Amino acid sequence: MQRTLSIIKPDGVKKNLIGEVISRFEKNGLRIAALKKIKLTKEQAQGFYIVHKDKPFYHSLTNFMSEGPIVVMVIEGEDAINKVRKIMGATNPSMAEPGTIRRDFADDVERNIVHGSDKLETAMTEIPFFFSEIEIF
Ligand code: DAT
Ligand code: MG
Repeated sequence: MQRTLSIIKPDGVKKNLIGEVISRFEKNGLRIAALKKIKLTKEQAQGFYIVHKDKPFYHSLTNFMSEGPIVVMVIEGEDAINKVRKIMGATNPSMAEPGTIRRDFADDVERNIVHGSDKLETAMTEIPFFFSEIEIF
């Protein structure tokens, strides 16, 4: 059993895709262990994406991530990290497999609807960024 952090980004929330994204996770045998709707400040978005601080897209990405509410979730299940990444599809929606969330709904490489932790160490820092242990079931 594994836990991962997923985010429905501001574009996903605006496009009314909260139910669609959750449904795709649940239909693939994953469980929602924690969930909340919040809005990040620019500083909080910068903190979450600190690993990308030297990338040319950091400023634009963190503006986007703080432009509107997001839904943050802890997803639980067998091989949850890889499963969520597979259901999301490649970062760039034009490279994502048909039937993935990003291929089906994303506008471009930045506004790509969902986030999912990329590996175990990342999940273990991203989950406590948003949730305390007593909020996860
Ligand atoms: P992922 O979200 O698939 O883990 P990542 O960690 O490499 O991708 O990048 C984090 C986010 O940054 C990504 O979801 C969208 C944005 N991003 C990545 N590469 C980008 C690029 N070349 N131009 C603009 N935004 C980019
Ligand atoms: Mg990533």
